[in-house]
Amino acid sequence: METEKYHRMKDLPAEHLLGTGTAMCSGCGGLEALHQAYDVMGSKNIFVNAAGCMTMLSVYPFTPFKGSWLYTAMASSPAGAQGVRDALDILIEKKRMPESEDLKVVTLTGDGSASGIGMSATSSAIERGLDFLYICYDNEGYGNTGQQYSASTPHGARTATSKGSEGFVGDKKDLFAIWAAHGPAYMATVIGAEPLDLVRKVETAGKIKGPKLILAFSPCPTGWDYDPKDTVTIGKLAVKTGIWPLKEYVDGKVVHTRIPGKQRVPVEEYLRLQGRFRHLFEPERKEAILADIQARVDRYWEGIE
Ligand SMILES: Cc1ncc(C[n+]2csc(CCOP(=O)(O)OP(=O)(O)O)c2C)c(N)n1
Ligand code: SF4
Ligand SMILES: [Mg+2]
Repeated sequence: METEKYHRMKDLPAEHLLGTGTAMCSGCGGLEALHQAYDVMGSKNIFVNAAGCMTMLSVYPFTPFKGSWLYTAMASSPAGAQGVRDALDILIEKKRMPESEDLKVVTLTGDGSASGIGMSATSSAIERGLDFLYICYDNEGYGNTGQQYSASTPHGARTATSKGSEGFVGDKKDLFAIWAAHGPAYMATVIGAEPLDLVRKVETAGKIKGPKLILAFSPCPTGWDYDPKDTVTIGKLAVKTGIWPLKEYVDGKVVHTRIPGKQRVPVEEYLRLQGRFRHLFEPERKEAILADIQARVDRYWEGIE
């Protein structure tokens, strides 16, 4: 019966596929963003997916993607994307495939791959000018293996490997800035809770050749310890507090697509909804850490607002 179900899924239009029959957590913010992006991208693409939560979308030999899907080790999805792009180019050049059937190559990884173990392969792919779209869903930890700290974990968050009274002590790596230093063709930050902004950016990326990044902030009920019904609320608060700036990088310039300005909400309102920050409020308030987190956000917006 399961097999029949997946065979039937293959006949559905792309917009009905993602999120069906998979082993993802309900309320997954990464899946929310991917679903929206996929609706825009359609099915003429090949996904090269590094190990992480989104690999759970596939139940071998089926996937909910209408097009092709390839699974790689955490470190190597940009290298896999290069191989796929080269193979497509060779097929077209040798006239074994008409150009009209060309596919877009999409790398899909979590922050653990994008900001850590896969960074070397990413840097080389951008340097070579590889024509690919890199979608990173950032749930700020190694979600698939129980939310251990990653290079993208924010200051103060509790993770499975940052259990002390102060949570994780350190800085979230600025993946956007690291990509910008490479001079890519296009980049944007997005979030599923702001779908119109997301859709416009994915559409824009679809028209540009070269290395492109869509960096999706991905509230994660399981790893961040909150009720799945709050994913959109937390996503909207991430933008309103300024924790997650929505921006794009076009022709070497960074432009913010939402500026919270005077309406910027205190970060506490975002933090207090998540169990991973509970130790900052209970048993007593950790004023210094809360002030530090707020100060980091304020510093970011200085000169922009
Ligand atoms: C070299 C290597 N180390 C560890 C693992 C085990 N592993 C599989 S998924 C994963 C977490 C990946 O984190 P991230 O890229 O952020 O994706 P997420 O799980 O959060 O979706 C880990 C550590 C692995 N597959 N390969
Ligand atoms: S652990 Fe988080 S990112 Fe992974 S599937 Fe669950 S909600 Fe999504
Ligand atoms: Mg992750």
